[in-house]
Order: sequence, then structure tokens, then C-alpha cells
Amino acid sequence: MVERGSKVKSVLISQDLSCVGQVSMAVALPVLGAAGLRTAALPTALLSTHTGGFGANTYLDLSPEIPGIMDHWASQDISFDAVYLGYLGQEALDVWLTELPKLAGRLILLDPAMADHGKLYRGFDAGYVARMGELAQHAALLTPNLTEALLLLGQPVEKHERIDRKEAFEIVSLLQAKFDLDQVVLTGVPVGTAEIGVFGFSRWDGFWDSVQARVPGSYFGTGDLFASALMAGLMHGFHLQQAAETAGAFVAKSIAKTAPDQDPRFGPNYAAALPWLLGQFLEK
Ligand code: PXL
Repeated sequence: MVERGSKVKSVLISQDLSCVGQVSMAVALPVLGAAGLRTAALPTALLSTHTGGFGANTYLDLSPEIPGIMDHWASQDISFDAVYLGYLGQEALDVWLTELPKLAGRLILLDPAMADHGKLYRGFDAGYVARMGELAQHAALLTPNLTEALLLLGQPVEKHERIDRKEAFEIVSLLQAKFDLDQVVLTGVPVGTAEIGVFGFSRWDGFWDSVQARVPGSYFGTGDLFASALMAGLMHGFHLQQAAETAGAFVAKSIAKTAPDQDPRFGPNYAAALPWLLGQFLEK
């Protein structure tokens, strides 16, 4: 549903705001805003930094604000074409379990940001994974990395180091069935020694994959950049595969444009790849 009197599509973004580290809200807002979308930002928590390697970060839970903010928007007839949820935090996940069903009918993208490289992020546990699975049942599109997908399926996370194409498609298929999803994008899948793949399914276009050479370097926030660019592509009318390939290329270009001595905790240089991304939408 497009907001009245406007052709600009609107996206509600809800995830944490980490003050330092270029992850989650701090990259979703600039990417989606620059892509010409009307963004609404609903931060779930305020952290001094992300939880990946800066020591004892502060954490302020903002989730008690969410229901009141949603009620105020409803009273003003403010609605959204799409909803993008990423890293939420323990308390906000519970709030969204109540709130998300009320937004049924929108394009709901859930990036179940909770783990990577075979490990849960600090502060998360098996209960968080189980509740993320419940939330996934209210999403239309799920974009886990391989570790998150294995956790959501209750499979051994040791497999995150390398799987083959057949296993990757099986994982996509199992996720689709378990959470009754319209669309799935399994991201950052290491296939072979020097390649990285994205494997997807859409109810409309079936299964597809896209494998490319891995750009060396591992940075925080790449999953958030990918999901943000994916959402931007979908809002510009791209099919899922085209949106995922564009998002994957955007992340690869961001990494390629990052100084080799840059501290990976601060994320890649996505700003240098943003003009390229926006060009993809203009050419459409
Ligand atoms: O999506 C990465 C991310 C987002 N938000 C917070 C994080 C991380 C990764 O560590 O800690 C707070």
C-alpha cells in the first residue's frame, strides 16, 4: 500500500542503533534513504558500539517505546509498504512477536541477525533462536546467513565453514517450508575455497543461485548492507534474484573499496559503492 498522495514507497526499519561500528540502523537508513525511499526508523536499543569486539558496550533497551510509537502512527494513518527487521535484541524480539502480526500484508523482510561464523552474537542464546523462529513465521522474506539458517533449522553449526550447492538449496527449501515463507535468501555461503554464494527461492520464480569470487576481507555490517540494498532493489521493482545479485555486488564493491589496513570492526567503505548502487536503480 502506497502512502496517500505519494508514489514514494515507504519502509519501516526496526533494529538496534549502535553508535559506532556502521551496522544495522546506522547503515540501513543511509542506504534506503539514498535509494529514494521514505524511511521510518524505529530503534529497538541504543548501544555504544555493536557487540563484536569493542569490549563492554552499553545497552539501553528501547523496546517499551515500540507499541506507543506504532499506536501514534496508526492514529495518524501513517502506514508502510514494507517492513525491515534486523538485529532486535532480547526484549524487542518479544515486542515484535506481538506487533508484527498487525502488519500482515506488507512486504516483511526479516534478517534474523543473531550469529555469524558458527557463533551466536554476544547476549543471545537458544531461547533467542527459538523466538526468532516464531517471528520468522510472520515474515514474507527471510535473509539468514549460513550460521543463522543452521541455527533456525536446529542443524549443527559446524557446517557453516563450507557446504556444497546441493546442501545450500536443501537449507533454503527447509527454511521455506518450516516458516512458510514467500521468499528466502541464504547469504554469504562459502562454496569452494574462493567463492561465496547467495541461494534463493521465491514462490513466483522458484530456486536460483548466484556464486561469485570472494573479495578478501571480513567486516562487520555486511549482512546489514546486503539486506538494506536487497530491500531497496525490491522497492524499485527488482525481482528477488536481481535484487540479491545487485545487493551482493554492492557489498563486494564496498569491501573492494575499503583500505586494506582498515579496522574490520568499523565495517567496509560502503559509501564508495553507494553511487554504483543508486545507478542500478536509475538505469531501471
Ligand atoms: O548485524 C550485525 C550487528 C548488528 N547490531 C549489533 C551487533 C551486530 C553484530 O555483531 O552486535 C548490536
